[in-house]
Amino acid sequence: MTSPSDRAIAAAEAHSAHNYHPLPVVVAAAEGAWMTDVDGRRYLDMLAGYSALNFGHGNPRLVRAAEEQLRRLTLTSRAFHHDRFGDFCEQLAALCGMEAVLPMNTGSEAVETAVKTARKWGYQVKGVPAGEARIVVAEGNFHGRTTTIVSFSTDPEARAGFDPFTPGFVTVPYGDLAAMEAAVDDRTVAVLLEPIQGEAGVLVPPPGYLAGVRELTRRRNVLFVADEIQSGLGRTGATFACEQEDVVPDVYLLGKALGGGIVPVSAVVSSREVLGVFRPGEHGSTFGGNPLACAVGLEVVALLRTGEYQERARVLGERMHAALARLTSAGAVTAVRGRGLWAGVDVAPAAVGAAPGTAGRRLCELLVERGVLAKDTHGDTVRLAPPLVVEEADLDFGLARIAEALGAAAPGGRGPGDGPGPAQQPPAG
Ligand code: IF1
Repeated sequence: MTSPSDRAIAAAEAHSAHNYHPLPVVVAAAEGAWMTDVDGRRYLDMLAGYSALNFGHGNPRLVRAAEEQLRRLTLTSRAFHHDRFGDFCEQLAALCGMEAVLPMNTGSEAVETAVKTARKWGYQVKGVPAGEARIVVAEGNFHGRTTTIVSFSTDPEARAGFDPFTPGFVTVPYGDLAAMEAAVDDRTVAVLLEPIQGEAGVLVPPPGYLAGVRELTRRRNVLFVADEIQSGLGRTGATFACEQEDVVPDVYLLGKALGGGIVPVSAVVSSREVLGVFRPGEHGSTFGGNPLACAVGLEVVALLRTGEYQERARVLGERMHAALARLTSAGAVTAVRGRGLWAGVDVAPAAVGAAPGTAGRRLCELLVERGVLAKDTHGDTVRLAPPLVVEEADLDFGLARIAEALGAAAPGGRGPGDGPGPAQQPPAG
């Protein structure tokens, strides 16, 4: 007799493309920072849908906003106006300190829209000769998986077999301002950067880098496009990661948590001058800015307006990073990076009995047995990004399980953060 989870995994194996290698967990329900599998086992979620679930699973305010809209109006296409669209664009633009919004659905669509926007702005406003626009990107970037976006990826795995690629992109080392200065020329229309590189392992750039890019792009009349799809909307302890250096880009790219973990919602947010380059019929999307997306997006903006989630990410993030630093001193972890409730943890392969380059996955497998779900990024690195609603005691539970799985308890302590003892089962729901 096969279990419900075995049956679910077998069906997925038999009937879907194998473009992922999921951990052997079949989630059936979730609330807050906790997920429950088909067999009733509970797991602390320390991935949060790659930061799409900043406000937790089943956030009551977001579910209520979605339910009310579901019953009233879900889709009109942009052939007609609808009564949530203007409010959503106005409120989101205000949150960003910008003037205008172009709503899409996925993060990749927002990035693709930004590429088209920057090129058109370059030709129409900056005066770059037709067809010569260049966009500067960083090594180690992750901006999505479309053919144009992987054209400027530096990850061979993301590119192999998908050529021919889209031209017009220049790559520079992340964090290297001199290289960026040298790369920008009269054809450059934009610099596209993650303020903190997520997939690369939660890489925080050197102090002054973002401010330097801001000064350079302003001086050279180049659009600074900040991809805040993963770093934004509270994750780093601020509304936007760019705030870490008091930088305001020309364009924000938003996604993931903008849809509250309920519907795909993304957006390009900028000035009227920049988004004014589009005329009717030049760009669009069937679902972009649909009523359900706008209803959820409006509630997300309302949640962020109080600063409560940003404060939680800041305070609990300090607790998380302090606990992870203790693991570093214990030798089980070789490096920790990040900001707020977001960390990239480089695992010592010996600490998990793994071959070099596989310690991230191995730690995640050990954590499944301990009631914690996380995801490796590359090789020996695990990304930690719990929902910002995580309770302190639950965060301590997750950090203690990580310490246990790494076979390292903090010297003299019960585990990082002096959280609950080595209970194998999570606290009662
Ligand atoms: C997968 C990675 C994270 C993003 C940034 C744009 C996008 C993403 C900074 C595109 C999406 C997702 C994609 C998802 C896993 C996840 C991911 F591992 F792929 F790289 F978070 F780091 N800009 N990131 O992080 O947004 O089109 O996906 O909505 O492809 O497996 P999307």
